[in-house]
Amino acid sequence: MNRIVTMQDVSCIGRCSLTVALPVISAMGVECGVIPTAVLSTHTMFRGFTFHDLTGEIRPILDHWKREGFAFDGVYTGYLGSFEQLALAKALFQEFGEGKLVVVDPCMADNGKLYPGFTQEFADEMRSVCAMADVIVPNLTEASFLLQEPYRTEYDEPYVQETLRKLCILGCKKAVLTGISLEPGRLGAYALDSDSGFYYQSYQAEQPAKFHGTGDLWASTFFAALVRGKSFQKALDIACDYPTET
Ligand code: PXL
Repeated sequence: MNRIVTMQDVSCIGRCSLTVALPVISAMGVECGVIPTAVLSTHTMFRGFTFHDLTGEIRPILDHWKREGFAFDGVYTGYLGSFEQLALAKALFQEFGEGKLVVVDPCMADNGKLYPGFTQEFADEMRSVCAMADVIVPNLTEASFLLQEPYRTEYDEPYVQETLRKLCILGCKKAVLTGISLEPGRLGAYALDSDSGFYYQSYQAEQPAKFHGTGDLWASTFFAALVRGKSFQKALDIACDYPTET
C-alpha cells in the first residue's frame, strides 16, 4: 500500500483540510500520515473560532520519523497558517519529498480575497513553497496573489494558459488552475505540464451551490489518484468528478 503524508490544519467542523484529506485519501487506498498544524473549532469563515497552534510539534515529529526511517510515496500540503509553517513545509519536502510526488495546494484565498489573517507577503513566501512542488493546484484567486496580478472574474482561454505558464515559471513542474469555467454551466480544472508543454482540461456540470472545502476535496482526490498511479488526465477527471458525486 502506498503511504503519503499531508500537512494541514484540523478544522474540527467545516468539511475542509484534514477532516477531508484523511478520510478521502485513506478511502482511495493510500495510507495517510498527517502533520496537523493547528486545531481550530471551525475553519476561519466562522466567527469566533478557537485556535491552538501545533507548529512546535512539527520539528519533533519530523525528527522522530527520520530516526524511525519512515518514507513516503508523496507529500501534500494544504492550508498553512504562518511563515514558520511555510518553512517547515519546505523542510518536509527536503527531508521526505526527494524524488517523490510533491503537491502543494496554496490555500489562502478565494473569490478574489485572501482568507482572514493572510497577507500579500504570505503569498509572496508561498511562492517559494510552490517552487519546490511537482504540482501546484491554486484557484484563480490564489494564482493572482501568487503572481501579484489583479484578480479577474472575466477571463478567456488565452488568459488561463498564460496564467499557467507564469505559475510554472515559479518553479513547479505542473500547475493546475481549479475552479475554471470557460462556458456557462461547466466548471473544472485547466493544467499545464511545463516539461511537455501540454495543456490538460477536465470539466463537470457546475453545481448550483458552493461549498467551503471543495478545494481540499479536489486536491485530496487528485493527489491520491496520482499516488495510485493514474495518469495526469485521469487524476484530473477523478478530482473534477468526485466533488459533484458527493
Ligand atoms: O479549506 C481551506 C481552509 C482550511 N483550513 C482553514 C481554513 C480554510 C479556509 O478558509 O480557514 C482553517
